Amino acid sequence: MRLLALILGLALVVAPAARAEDGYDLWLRYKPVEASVRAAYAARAAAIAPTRDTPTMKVARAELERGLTGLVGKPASAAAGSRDGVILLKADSADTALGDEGYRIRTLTVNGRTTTVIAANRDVGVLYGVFRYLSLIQTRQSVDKLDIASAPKVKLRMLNHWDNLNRTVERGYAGQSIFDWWRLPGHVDPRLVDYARANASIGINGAVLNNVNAKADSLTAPYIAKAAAVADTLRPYGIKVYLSARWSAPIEIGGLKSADPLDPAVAAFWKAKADELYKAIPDFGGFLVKANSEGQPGPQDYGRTHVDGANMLADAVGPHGGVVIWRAFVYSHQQPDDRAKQGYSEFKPFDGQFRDNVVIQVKNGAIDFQPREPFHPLFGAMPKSNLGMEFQITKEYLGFSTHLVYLGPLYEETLKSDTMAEGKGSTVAKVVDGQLDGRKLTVMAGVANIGSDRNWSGSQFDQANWYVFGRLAWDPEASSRAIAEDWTRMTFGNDPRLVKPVVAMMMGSREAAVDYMTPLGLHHQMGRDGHYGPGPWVSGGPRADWTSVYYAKAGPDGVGFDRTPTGSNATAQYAPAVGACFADLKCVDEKNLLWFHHLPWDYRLKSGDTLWDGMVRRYSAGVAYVDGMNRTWATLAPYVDARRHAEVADYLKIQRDEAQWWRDASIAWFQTFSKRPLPPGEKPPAKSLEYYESLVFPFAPGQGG
Ligand code: BDP
Repeated sequence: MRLLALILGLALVVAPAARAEDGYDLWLRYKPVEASVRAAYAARAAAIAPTRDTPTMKVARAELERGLTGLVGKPASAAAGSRDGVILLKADSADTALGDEGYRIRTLTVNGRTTTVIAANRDVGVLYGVFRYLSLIQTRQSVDKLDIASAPKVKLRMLNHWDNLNRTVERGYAGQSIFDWWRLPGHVDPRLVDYARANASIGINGAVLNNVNAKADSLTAPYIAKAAAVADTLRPYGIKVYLSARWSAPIEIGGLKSADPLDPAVAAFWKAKADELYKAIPDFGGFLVKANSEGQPGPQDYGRTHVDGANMLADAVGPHGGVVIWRAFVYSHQQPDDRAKQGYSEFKPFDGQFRDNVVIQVKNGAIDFQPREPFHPLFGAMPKSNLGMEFQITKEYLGFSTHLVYLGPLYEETLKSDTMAEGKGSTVAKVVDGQLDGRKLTVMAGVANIGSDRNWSGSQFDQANWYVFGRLAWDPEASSRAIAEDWTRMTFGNDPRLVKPVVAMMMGSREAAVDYMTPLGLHHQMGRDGHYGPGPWVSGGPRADWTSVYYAKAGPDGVGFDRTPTGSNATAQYAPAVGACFADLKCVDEKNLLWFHHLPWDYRLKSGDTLWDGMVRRYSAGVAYVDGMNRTWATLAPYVDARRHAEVADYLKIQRDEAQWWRDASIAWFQTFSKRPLPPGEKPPAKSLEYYESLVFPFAPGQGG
């Protein structure tokens, strides 16, 4: 008996160490630091002073203890001042510079003892400070003489989950939804606590739990109770819950005949619904709405406007402190104009008419989360409205979860773009964080890439996209390279032989994907519906602007979408200087060339190549980059645990094959128009165009509904 107990006991001790790393711990791995630096860190973190007992302070303290225990050894629970190396958590600092969520970390002498004070005005700031403090150790920075202050520049930093009530995830490539609606509220998966920890560690403070293509069911009493259970779990971590609202809910679950926003019965329905929601979830964040877009119902069905709709909902949640986030991703079925122009055309005229608690949420570009898009012309164009950013973290158009594509440079490129709306330096970042027009209610949203996979995001490297999104939402002017480095250190380790090449790989990976998928400003060339793989030949079907041929406009005369004044004139939606540059071949950056211009195959690029030759070379350069990532990663085996190394290596091979497929299929297709030979040294496509066109993927992930 005793022997058995001993064996079992031993197994318990041994088992955790034996568990292979699978990515579940994300960037919060808290592995022991090297013996050579352990004592120095441990000396600063010998004990944690007692804390106030709010739920958030409890989790802050627990996280600190957990992190330190893993990194440098368990701290003692000392009374404040009883020993050297105390960490003091303080949530009542009356420090106006920090706002509601900021923190300050300082090394001070308190009662003659060296003390690290993590201070904030509110307990959630302390939690953020704790994560920052732990990250300093995780990235091997000194914690000896700290004086750090940080406060978020954007108010609502949120994930938009496109999760359905049946646990499928629209455009999700990481398994099922982490929200198990069926078992909620009776059972709350403890995984949601780890989800909350990860979000809090990067400052995310809101989550929309259900798909923008919403079902009215999520607003019924049973589902409100389920959402309330999720909200209770996330609350200590400073995360508020929001729901996507289906416009026609008054008809579907309210027994009304109409969803007309000016009908008093409809307004009463939403008011009562808001009251019901706030009763169950007192800090409910508000509604996210996709209306009159891609067939979703909306106020225009009743001859009303976005303003009528958004303001009516805003009045329902306003008394409770809630917000309405109204999406600008709209394009109507009837509208024959360039799809890129429709968001601006529909919203710009309403500037200044939305309620103070309405935010217009605008995708980064005017089409749809493409590998590269110029910034959306609405940024800078609505100074009298709250304008939020919507990025896509899940890689719908960027190779799903098997392509290594770090999205930091994509986000940074958009945020750094100069709208020139109020002179030079009017960057998108300054619109989004409210600086430009002194706006307070600011939003940065990311369409989540999180699912039930052990590694959360479908791949190890896609975790970096969740991470960088959160960090940039906190500070839209931060550097995506610095963030990649932090992530790499925390996720894989601090050995420079690992960090340098991994960061380099990541930083070039998005440009490589642009090259092998849609070089030189091409866009929307992927397969129909599932958006998997190349489909430049996609044509026909219900609407032209769901086809590839609409966007590339390839013909014997050339390729590209003319959005200059001779074409759709979308360039006129930008500030004059910006629009004029986009429309001018001498000024436009070649990365956006075919986004704005239709050009002959023999057009001369800056390199001296013809457009055709240059295009082919770009496709090949993308493939070559992926080859390089495969080679680099193979050399990193000594520095990465076996299981994660193998998983990444497998995915890189998939990416290699698919990059080649993209190149070959695209070249085969466009060559039927260019009718020109490949430039010297370029290999012809491996298979015939007919072969590529014949491929179909009815089971590609992310399409469940
Ligand atoms: C598109 C997606 C579609 C979404 C839509 C949206 O393909 O699944 O519903 O965006 O943002 O990119 O509403």
